[in-house]
Amino acid sequence: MKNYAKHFLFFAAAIMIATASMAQVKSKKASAAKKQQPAKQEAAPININMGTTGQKGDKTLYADEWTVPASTLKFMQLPYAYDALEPVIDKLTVEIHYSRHHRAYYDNFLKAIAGTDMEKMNIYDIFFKISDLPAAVRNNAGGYFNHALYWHNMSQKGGGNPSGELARAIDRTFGSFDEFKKRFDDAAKTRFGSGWAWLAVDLKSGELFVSSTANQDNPLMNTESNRGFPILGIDVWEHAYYLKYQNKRADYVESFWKIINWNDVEARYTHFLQTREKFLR
Ligand code: MN3
Repeated sequence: MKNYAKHFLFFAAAIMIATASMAQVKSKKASAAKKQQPAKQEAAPININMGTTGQKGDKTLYADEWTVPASTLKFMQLPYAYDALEPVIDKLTVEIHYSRHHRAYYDNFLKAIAGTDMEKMNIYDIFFKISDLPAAVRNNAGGYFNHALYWHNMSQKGGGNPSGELARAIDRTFGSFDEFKKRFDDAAKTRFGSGWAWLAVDLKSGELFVSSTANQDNPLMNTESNRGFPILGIDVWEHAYYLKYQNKRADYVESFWKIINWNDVEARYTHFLQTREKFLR
């Protein structure tokens, strides 16, 4: 009996030690997993390196501010309050479009390039070889970039006509502002399904052109026949206008002219012409 008791005690002690050490391993694993979790991404928008036009405090997103490694790009701040574009674009549409749609493109873009060579490339170089890259990169890099441009293209103080060098270039290329407006409207209204219409600057010649692209493509992508740097873009996905305009895309496109931030478009145009060599490949 004595021996049995000894064996029992030994056995019980062994089980207790084993259980204790397993628990220790488990808790070590848990704390290691905790440490490995990346710092939670700030929900609040972070300011991208935005320049200013120096005019009326309007912000412009310049071409060369995207030339940093793609993995270091930030989710840009909306340049105004959600209700700033009322009544042309309603508050709820801007809020959902910016904080859900645009945010998702940004998050999914970073996910799509994580752990690849694209982290070190700038977004232009990604666009310039987009035909070789995964669809998730094409859709989300485009969505992230295009919306940043779109927000800056609008202002509650917008509308009217462009001035200065841009106005002269529009007249030279299209004959008149009205003719340009007609072509841009047509491009936006006739784009089948979801996509964008653009006013862009040809990368090589520096001349303006109007085009439209499908999905989240843009004129910088090497899949486009009209290649250029976009200076004005209108989002014609239904999520951009459906709450207020429902199926009436034409009404949304017509109203867009009332809020175009020409200071931004012109600043981007002249700055791009000055730095164009950087974009020639
Ligand atoms: Mn959109």
